[in-house]
Amino acid sequence: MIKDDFPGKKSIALLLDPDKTSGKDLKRILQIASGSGTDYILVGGSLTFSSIDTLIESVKNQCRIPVVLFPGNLLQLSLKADAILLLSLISGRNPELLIGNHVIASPFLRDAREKLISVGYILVGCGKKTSVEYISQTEAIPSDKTELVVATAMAGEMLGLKMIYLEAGSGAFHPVPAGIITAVRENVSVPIAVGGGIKTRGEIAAAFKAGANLVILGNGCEKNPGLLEEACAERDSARQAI
Ligand code: 1GP
Repeated sequence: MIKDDFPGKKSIALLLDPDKTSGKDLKRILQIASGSGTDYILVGGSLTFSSIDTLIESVKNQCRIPVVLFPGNLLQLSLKADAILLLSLISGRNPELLIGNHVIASPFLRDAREKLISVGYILVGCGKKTSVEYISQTEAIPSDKTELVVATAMAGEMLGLKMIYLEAGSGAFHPVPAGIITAVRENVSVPIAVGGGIKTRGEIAAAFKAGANLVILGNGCEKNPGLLEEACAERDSARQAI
């Protein structure tokens, strides 16, 4: 059960958006992911036109990397994934994303309880308004308000959430600053995932060094699939450094 050790050690996840990945492109990126030792495939997006189920099935047919559902909304719920991130958008004050959707989803998810990983999802404003802010109708925490991010993460951990996800938003101008990751790492003990706007090997190294357990890559790998190999090399160095 991947939930038991997700993400137990420094790990890399490739985020696939069903609208952007299919056919030959999917085959190619999955070959690179398998070859480089990518730990997880995340599937999801703020708004998707294509089927999540179809993408999960294609990924599972083509590789053995565990698939983790990263649902952007209730329409993206699927029981086909190996694990499901049960996200609470704790940086926002939209009640539907704090509890409302969870109530609606709970009968559907009841039989998948062993796959659920409860996550405190925190949006950090990194340069421009992102789709996730618009769709969620919430405001990101400004990136110069480290203390607000830390207090939010602490509250999430105290509420029993099992992971904190620091999100700059897909295609963010810059990733979540290393100083924020470090400050959160010093104040919570649950694993920290970091994603959004990560495009270079240096940014991946900086996120691991600052205390990220899981680094999530999306657009950066679509544009430059070689980034995945560099990311896994950085992950290996980060594991050795521990
Ligand atoms: C996952 O939203 C991110 O947390 C993915 O962002 O597409 O910018 O890598 P990118």
